[in-house]
Amino acid sequence: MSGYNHESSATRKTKDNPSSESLVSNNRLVIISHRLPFSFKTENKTTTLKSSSGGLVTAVKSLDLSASSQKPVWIGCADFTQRTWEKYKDLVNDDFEYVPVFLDKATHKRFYNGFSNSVLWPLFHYFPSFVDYHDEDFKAYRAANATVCDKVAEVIQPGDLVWVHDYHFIPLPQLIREKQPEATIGFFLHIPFPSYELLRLLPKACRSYLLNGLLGADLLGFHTTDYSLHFLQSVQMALGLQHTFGQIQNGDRLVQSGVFPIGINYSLYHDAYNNEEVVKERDALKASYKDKLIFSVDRLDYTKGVMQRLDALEAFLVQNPEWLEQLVFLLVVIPSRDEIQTYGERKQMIEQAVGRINGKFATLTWVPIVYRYASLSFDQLLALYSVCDVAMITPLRDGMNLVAKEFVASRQDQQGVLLLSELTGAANEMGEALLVNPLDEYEVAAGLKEALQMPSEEQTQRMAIMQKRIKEYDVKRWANDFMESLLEAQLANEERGGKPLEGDPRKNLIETYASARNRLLLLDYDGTLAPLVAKPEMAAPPDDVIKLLGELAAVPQNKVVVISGRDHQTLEDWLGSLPIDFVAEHGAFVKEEGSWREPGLADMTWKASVRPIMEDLVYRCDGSFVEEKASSLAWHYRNAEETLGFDRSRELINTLQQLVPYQLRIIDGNKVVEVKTVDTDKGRSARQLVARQPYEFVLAMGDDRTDEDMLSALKDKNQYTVKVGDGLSAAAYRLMDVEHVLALLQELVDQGARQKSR
Ligand code: GDG
Repeated sequence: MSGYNHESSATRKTKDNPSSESLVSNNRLVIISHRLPFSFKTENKTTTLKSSSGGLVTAVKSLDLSASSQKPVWIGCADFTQRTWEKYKDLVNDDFEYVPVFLDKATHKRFYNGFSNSVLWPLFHYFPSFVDYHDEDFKAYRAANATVCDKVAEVIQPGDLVWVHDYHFIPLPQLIREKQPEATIGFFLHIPFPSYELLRLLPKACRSYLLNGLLGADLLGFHTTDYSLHFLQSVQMALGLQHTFGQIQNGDRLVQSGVFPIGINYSLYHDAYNNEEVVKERDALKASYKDKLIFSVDRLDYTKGVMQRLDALEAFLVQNPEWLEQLVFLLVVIPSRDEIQTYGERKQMIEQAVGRINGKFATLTWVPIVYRYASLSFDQLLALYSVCDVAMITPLRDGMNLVAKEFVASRQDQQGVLLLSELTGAANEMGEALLVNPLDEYEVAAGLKEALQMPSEEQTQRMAIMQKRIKEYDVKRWANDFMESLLEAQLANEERGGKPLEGDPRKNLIETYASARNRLLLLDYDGTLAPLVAKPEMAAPPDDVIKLLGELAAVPQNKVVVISGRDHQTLEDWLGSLPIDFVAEHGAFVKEEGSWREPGLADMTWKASVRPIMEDLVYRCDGSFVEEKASSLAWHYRNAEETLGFDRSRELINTLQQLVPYQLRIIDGNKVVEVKTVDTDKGRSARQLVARQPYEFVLAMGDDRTDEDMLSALKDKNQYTVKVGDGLSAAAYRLMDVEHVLALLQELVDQGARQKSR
């Protein structure tokens, strides 16, 4: 379900046929999460193993790894001592090989309670005022990640699939990549990724470190489209890297961002309905409460909105006194992170509010709220899920929220109403719930009333649709989808274009050129025929380039086209005397057989709106300037102070993205932001030129993003595509720089001369 998977990698997958099952089984899986899925418990001098059973454990254990010849590995921070591990590790005996990382206590505290849970957790959940940032904590976070990375480096082997989990390990993908450049790395974020406006509150170096950390992965997974878009926008705003359908080009690698809403083990919760223990617990609850039951269960956390939920209940009881003595709210709060101050305070606040509301509404025989601060057994939890009339799940933010899904799955009777916060990831998939804004106590109170009064048939209808959906996309699908997309992303990286144009490929190109009866040469100008310079007008071609192009064009079988983003007048001034054709301004102007034309020049009235925005930036960013071409406007900042230029360019892109209608294309280029009409690009022009006649040899060369439109459009045999310089490309071949381009063209001219003299 990865929303942005780019088409070509998906196609490649079916073509080369590496089904996920076979690859997951051929490759060893290496999971990295903060905690290992077990702990040791010592009671009465006896130590036993306690397995944990969170969503991640279920997900990983449900992957089909049966055919693998090697045990999957799970790496995580130990919450036991090295001594305990050595003594009791034999108790841990399952399908995994576990590798604990022992961090010293002080580092772990600053890493976990400090940066992870007092900076990233509140910020990513939109609680900036709860952020408690300390440089030492950030340092410990980096140190902890480095220590975990050392352990990973000791363990991983070529071919492993590494899957890193959650906000504790945001830097890890890049740290691993530095040690193992060819590793296949996936990362999944279980919490929201916030809008850039939140992320930018972090110190600059810190946020760049985090984003660059993530960009070490081949695949990044988020629960929702919003989170993925927030991440992509942050990368563009903070690092200046653009994406295409969620795919980012990071140096010589591709990073894919995708959407994978985590599911649950549906049958575990559904089938538990008739478990003996669950039935017993449920019957006991039914016997104790004759009133309507509202239920909620959350970890103690300010993100869960327990205080606001209590406010809403109070508002409801005030507004609807007829419901007094007719309902009970079972409020279960699970102890969590209570050593962090904000959490401890929260507990007190909740308890005071419960006491106050109970005091306000209770009678001698009834209290509205039954509060419990403790964990529940699985059977108790399932009994509560399946007995309540309303599950009131109203976090202020939640990456997904599994409780909502588990409640729905547990209702074999298809009764009960889900009252769900619209600020959870789960709300995206559960439109049939009653969705409310958890901050608006009156809206929640109204939702509660509607839930309590909902007719049984309507409850069934809503439940049935939600059940079908979460049964289909369960945790197994989630994990398999992620792995499949990881393999696609890895493949896309393996196939990233551009073998050096030397040896046999070069010989082959020259031979095909020599034997072809008609040839087309599509040559970009800046960065391909002439080096990039500070001012565009300084890139005039030297005499030897003019001579070379002249010689190439003089060969009767050759058609030479300079295909450039430059304005047509400059190209005409510099090269217009040669017998060559031009595609100027990305295709807006064309010169053929000696005359210029504008193929379908679009409406340019938009310039009047965009020009002042760019001019305002020129005023606020010294050294920058606006270049006007017939079909585009470009704001150049290569001569501005670097940081200021970059910051202003982000501002411009942000503004343009909000304002510009989509018939226009915004190009985040190399120290330039350009806006142009979308009906022209080099790819379209190249395709038209190639289609004119059946050329027996086509050579297309270019160096930047806009050339990629052209290079990716030419895939046939005898069509040679060459990327000039570094960076990812769709081209089949690569030349280092302008000098090498000119040398190749000279070789072609010489080849022609040799043929003639034969
Ligand atoms: C992250 C994200 C995202 C809770 N209390 C008891 C108990 N639980 C179980 C529930 C559920 C899980 O814990 C909590 O689910 P959450 O969805 O709240 O997940 P978290 O692990 O807190 O956190 C979250 C999730 O990752 C998955 O990506 O949904 O948004 O914050 O499974 O059943 N289980 C038992 N007794 C309890 O008292 N037995």
